[in-house]
Amino acid sequence: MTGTGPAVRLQAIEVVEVALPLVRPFRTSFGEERTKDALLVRVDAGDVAGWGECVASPEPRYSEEWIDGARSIQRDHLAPALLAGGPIADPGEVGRRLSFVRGHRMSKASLEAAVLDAWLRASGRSLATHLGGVRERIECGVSVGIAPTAESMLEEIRGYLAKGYRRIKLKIEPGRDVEVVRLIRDGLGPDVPLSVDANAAYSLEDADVFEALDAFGLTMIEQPLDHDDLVDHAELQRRLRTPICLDESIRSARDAAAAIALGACRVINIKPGRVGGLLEARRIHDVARRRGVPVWIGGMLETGVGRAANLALAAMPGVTMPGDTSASDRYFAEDLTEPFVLAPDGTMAVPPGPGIGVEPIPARLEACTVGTIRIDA
Ligand code: NPQ
Ligand code: MG
Repeated sequence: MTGTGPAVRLQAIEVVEVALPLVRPFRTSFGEERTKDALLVRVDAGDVAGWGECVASPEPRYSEEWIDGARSIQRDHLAPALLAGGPIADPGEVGRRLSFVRGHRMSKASLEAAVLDAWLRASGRSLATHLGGVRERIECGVSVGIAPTAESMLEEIRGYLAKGYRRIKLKIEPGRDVEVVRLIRDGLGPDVPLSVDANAAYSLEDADVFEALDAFGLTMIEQPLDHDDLVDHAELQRRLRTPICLDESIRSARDAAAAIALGACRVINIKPGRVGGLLEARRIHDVARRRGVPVWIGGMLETGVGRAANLALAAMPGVTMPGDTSASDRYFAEDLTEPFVLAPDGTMAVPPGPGIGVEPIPARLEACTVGTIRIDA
């Protein structure tokens, strides 16, 4: 929000595809992942470089974006347009240069993140400071994938609670919802902050499922209904005491304002990739804050590059709930960057260094890279 820096003169953009094994499979209502595949964007600005992470996944299940499409649009449309426009004096310029392409928010977000990182490094300022961050440590929650039995989920959750995580989020799907949550709530007791995330797997005809979940003292129910349906979410919210949190449905600050006006949610999960960038993420934060709606920062199993940017967002004043900003070891035996570590009190440090404050460790990056493309100015 504050300060300026020297213009970024982009010489080249590299898109590096990486694959990292996950410590355990991650299953949601839309599918299962065993490795984390991602595109990392590196912008080369001569004296400085910057890194951003694209959270598109191998298949277009969580959103309509996917890795092969992201690589293609970055190479053929977005990177050339970004490189063609001359020096970038203000990172807001990235979104303007790329606005001629409709959608493709995850691809755009990673380019903007990389330019922001380079631009902030050039003036020695941190992303958290630039975004108006007000805290040095953030409270962390953890997202728990669907497992074959509630008992195995409980065992996994007890491990996370022992490490200090401050909120547990359970993935649910039709057929693995009310009874699983009942067993887990009974096992944990009433005081553990617990939420569920359906990843859009239900319709309003399943309202009885959510009315049953309403009895378990959940902190929120995340994205119960379709990704593009605000009206039905508003109808469901009227029937529930538990706050609805929207994830997939919120792609912009405009969506956030509409959802709040309709009463479609009482909480918002902010992910920079889903909304087209860190700057749009901040605008959603601002819209929600003005209307008194709490927000938290989500996660897409990011490597350290994307995780660092998420932590910077979580330092903003309106982020008042623990997010899915878990430690590196929740997902990876070895991260691409120095690992992000949870303190016993369930908090994690916001990187204080210039830009996102971390970068890939060269040998680690090389070991995880499956392909690189380069687009020159
Ligand atoms: C969510 N994340 O809040 C997402 C869903 C999600 C931490 O629960 C690859 C790409 C794997 C995207 C796994 C968490 C993913 C992914 C989960 C998105 O809905
Ligand atoms: Mg979600």
